[in-house]
Amino acid sequence: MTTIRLTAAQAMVRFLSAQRVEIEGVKQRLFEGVFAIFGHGNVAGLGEALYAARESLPTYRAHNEQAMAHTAIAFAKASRRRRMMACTTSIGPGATNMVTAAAVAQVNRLPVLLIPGDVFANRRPDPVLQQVEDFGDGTVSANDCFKPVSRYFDRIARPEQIVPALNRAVAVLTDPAECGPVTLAFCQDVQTEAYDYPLSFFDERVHRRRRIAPDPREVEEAAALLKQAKKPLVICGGGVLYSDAERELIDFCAKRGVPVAETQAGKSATPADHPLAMGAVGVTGTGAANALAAQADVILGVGTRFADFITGSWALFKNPDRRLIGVNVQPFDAVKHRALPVVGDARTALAALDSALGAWKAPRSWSDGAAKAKAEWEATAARYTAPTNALAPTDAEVLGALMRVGETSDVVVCAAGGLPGELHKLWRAGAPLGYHVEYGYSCMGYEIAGGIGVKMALPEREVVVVVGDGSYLMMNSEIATSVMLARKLIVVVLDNRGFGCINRLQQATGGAPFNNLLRDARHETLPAVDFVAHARALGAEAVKANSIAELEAAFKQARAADSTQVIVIDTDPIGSTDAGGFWWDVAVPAVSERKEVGAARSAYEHAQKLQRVGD
Ligand SMILES: Cc1ncc(C[n+]2csc(CCOP(=O)(O)OP(=O)(O)O)c2C)c(N)n1
Ligand SMILES: [Mg+2]
Repeated sequence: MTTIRLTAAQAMVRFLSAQRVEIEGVKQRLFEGVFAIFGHGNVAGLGEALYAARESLPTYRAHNEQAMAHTAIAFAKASRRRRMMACTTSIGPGATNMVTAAAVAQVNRLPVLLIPGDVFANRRPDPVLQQVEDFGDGTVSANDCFKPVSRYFDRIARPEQIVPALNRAVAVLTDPAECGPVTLAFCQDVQTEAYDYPLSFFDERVHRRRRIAPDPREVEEAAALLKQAKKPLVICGGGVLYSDAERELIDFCAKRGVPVAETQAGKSATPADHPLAMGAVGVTGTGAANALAAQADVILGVGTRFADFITGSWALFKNPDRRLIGVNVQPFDAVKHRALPVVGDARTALAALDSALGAWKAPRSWSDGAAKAKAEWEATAARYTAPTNALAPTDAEVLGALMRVGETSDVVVCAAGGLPGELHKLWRAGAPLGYHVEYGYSCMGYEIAGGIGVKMALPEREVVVVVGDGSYLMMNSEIATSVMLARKLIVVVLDNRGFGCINRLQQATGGAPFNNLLRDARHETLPAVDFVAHARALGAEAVKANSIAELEAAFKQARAADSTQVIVIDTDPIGSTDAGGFWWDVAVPAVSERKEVGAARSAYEHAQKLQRVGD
């Protein structure tokens, strides 16, 4: 066996550089690069190795570990999970800063390789700076926080351990069913230790998408169920995009006359102007999709996790005889709520279902009714997005302006606040991947950092980040990174002076307006944050738009610019799109001094009766 003597860090970097992916016949690096924020836990070991490899595996610097991991995660999502990035941090706070992002990747089933530094394996300097000390367990380190939010976790305490660990890591990252974050906690002394690695470990390895074919019996059963359906509805999840199956899905629906609705992760997979594309479904769904979901007798979920926002906390699908089919590459998702599983890749499973269905079509009246409902919803949506002269426009009016001036190749990016709901209902994505809303973890702070990752994956497309004032204030530092890396973003900040959507939710559950909008929070003076000046200070060009007309003009100008642009607009914290939508299970107190809470609790208890417990 030929070997080469390298430090464990050098060997890890060399292995990562050797991974390739083949996409449509073209070989590319599997890992676009490594985001790194150094500290004593990784600067000497991994830092030295990354420097030496900087031409074959670029290192990028960010300002916040959580943010840089968001960027990496967004890159993977916008790459349909086929390409990815790694992130390395120091030990302690650098590492735990990244835990929230690990959860984003875990919930959204997105690949990212996290390499936090870890305490000394040899224990000699214990406790090293930033070491968490457990009185009863010497093996505990801060990185144990990653365990519940990693699909695979390992601690590298000997240099040769990276051989099986990296092999397993890449297997998880590239497997469509297991896909999620991998954490390799890398003890800082071990990073620097030498070992004679087998040269073959660094051979170029080409990864290809694994398309898992479904079991023929599962396909037969699902087809038999569909053939009896009078009111079928497809729910298109993110798995459709990760499988490159959007063409097959809409062809399947068109051929069979089956209406299709989208989840947050699946949105943009179906063409917004197709008569059978009902748009969003669930809590933030369109009136058209939700009306069909209430009546449907067979719900065919394709690549969806059936999260509460989609199922209306399992109260949306009201037909007493309705059955669920779960087409999913991950069995965990395929059997949710006792669905009939079809475990397999979305594209392959749709093709198999199609051939098993023969000439079956949904009844004409159902398909025609769907198309009519869609047209009616479009008229409703147009009313919400139309411009007004209101001093503080609604989020919907802002989105209307961005759609009027936008182009079909635009990618809108968002994650938390009132905007994801408005976007899900109202945004018309021009092309697949044109809608990038992280709503699995709905993590405030993902927006701007995520936008950079989208731009890295789709450099030819205009990336439009829409973000509330609350999320902007929580994490904005990566505006400076976008400027530094020349990854242009157009960031539209909707300033409604606080946590608008939670304020609305608070009142919907009977609560008094309290601690959400700035004016309702304890204060000596009301903050008047100058977002324009702030964004400029980070290196962006920034303007304030004082009306919808000014917003349209500013957006046009921003599109013509080469560098990151920030547009700030004051918005109304109260108004939202009340049409469409569905109930969401948010628990209401059973005892309260407020009569509004009592009333909300009664309504809540009534609504709970409509929830279906696994039938
Ligand atoms: C990191 C994180 N903390 C808290 C929440 C809960 N939360 C969801 S939306 C929201 C307020 C968002 O405020 P803003 O960005 O201004 O949007 P708005 O609600 O005003 O539209 C909060 C606190 C969250 N989703 N993520
Ligand atoms: Mg706000």
